[in-house]
Amino acid sequence: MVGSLDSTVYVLSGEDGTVSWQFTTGDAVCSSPALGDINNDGILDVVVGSYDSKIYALSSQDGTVLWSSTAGDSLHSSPALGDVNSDGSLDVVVGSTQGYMQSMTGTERYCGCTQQATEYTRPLR
Ligand SMILES: [Ca+2]
Ligand SMILES: [Ca+2]
Repeated sequence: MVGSLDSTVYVLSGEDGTVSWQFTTGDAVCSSPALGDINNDGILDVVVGSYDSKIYALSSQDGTVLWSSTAGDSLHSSPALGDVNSDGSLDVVVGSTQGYMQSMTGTERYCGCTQQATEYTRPLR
């Protein structure tokens, strides 16, 4: 699984390198995709940021968008997955070039909390 400057996330077969599926964002994808079961259905999901200022949660099965969320600026860094709010479900944390570190709960497409990365803190919505 890899992002590309051609705005696309590619998932390649481990057996022969053929493209299993691909997903095109609105701009270059420089962040490394993160894998985790963010919606608690027992299946790994893909979370990746894009220069188009959005973070995408995709089904690892076929690249279907589970949800997307818009940050304040382009996303160069890779998202991290962890249970930030201790509710038993993975959350998504990512920094943007705007200077914010943002946290989203994986299951509810909701910005649960923010972490102050600079002197600014704001929710996603
Ligand atoms: Ca899942
Ligand atoms: Ca959580």
